[in-house]
Amino acid sequence: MLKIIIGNKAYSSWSLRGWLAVKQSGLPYEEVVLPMYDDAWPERKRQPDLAISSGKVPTLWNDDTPVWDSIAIVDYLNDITGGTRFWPQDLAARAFARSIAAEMHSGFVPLRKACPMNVRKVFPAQSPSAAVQENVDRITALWTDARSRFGKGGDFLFGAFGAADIMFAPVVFRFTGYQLPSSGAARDYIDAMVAHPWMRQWVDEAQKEEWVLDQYEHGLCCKNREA
Ligand SMILES: N[C@@H](CCC(=O)N[C@@H](CS)C(=O)NCC(=O)O)C(=O)O
Repeated sequence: MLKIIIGNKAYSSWSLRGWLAVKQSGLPYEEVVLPMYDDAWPERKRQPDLAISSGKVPTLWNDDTPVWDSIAIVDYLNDITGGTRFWPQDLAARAFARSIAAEMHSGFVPLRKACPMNVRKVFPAQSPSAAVQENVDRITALWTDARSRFGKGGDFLFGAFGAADIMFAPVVFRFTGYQLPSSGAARDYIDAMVAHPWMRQWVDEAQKEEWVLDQYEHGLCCKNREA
């Protein structure tokens, strides 16, 4: 039986990826949501179910097998479900999907730092810094390219919802939460993502959380801030 350990749905962008991956697996799962950074957090991170990942969420357990880091969770669930649910089957599409997922996983630091995910809020639109705008331009170009080359079979990056969408899901919430500029195919993709039932479920459940973390509540995405 799978057990996915995640942080606050309001704020934990990496957790959203792990949770969507579990949903995409179609397997039964138990979910444990932990309030990050409260007084008990340092001790909780040292417990055996989280110590393996040095206290990071998401962490997945499949009975006695631990898997951590969102992209490893995607690939593990892909492996145990027969390799058909996460990545496109066509090799060129698959290479593109893996490339943009990896680029997302290791990149876009200015955007991630300037615009922490908060799915409960829409902040006033502001002019992004040059570094954030560069990330926005690159991301929207990747989405547009994936949609036009490989997305014909559906509304998501490679048609059907899959691993690349999972990896970009928190970025989609940054576009909506910070009203970042987008148009055309990128805008349509954002609309499809926020309408996806699992994305809506995540937001609904985030709205019911009572935990508030000040550092996610102020909308930093402004040209006057360091990105
Ligand atoms: N690269 C990891 C990042 C995991 C990560 O940094 N998670 C954050 C929450 S979004 C965390 O666990 N923070 C708690 C801490 O570091 O104490 C992944 O993809 O899962």
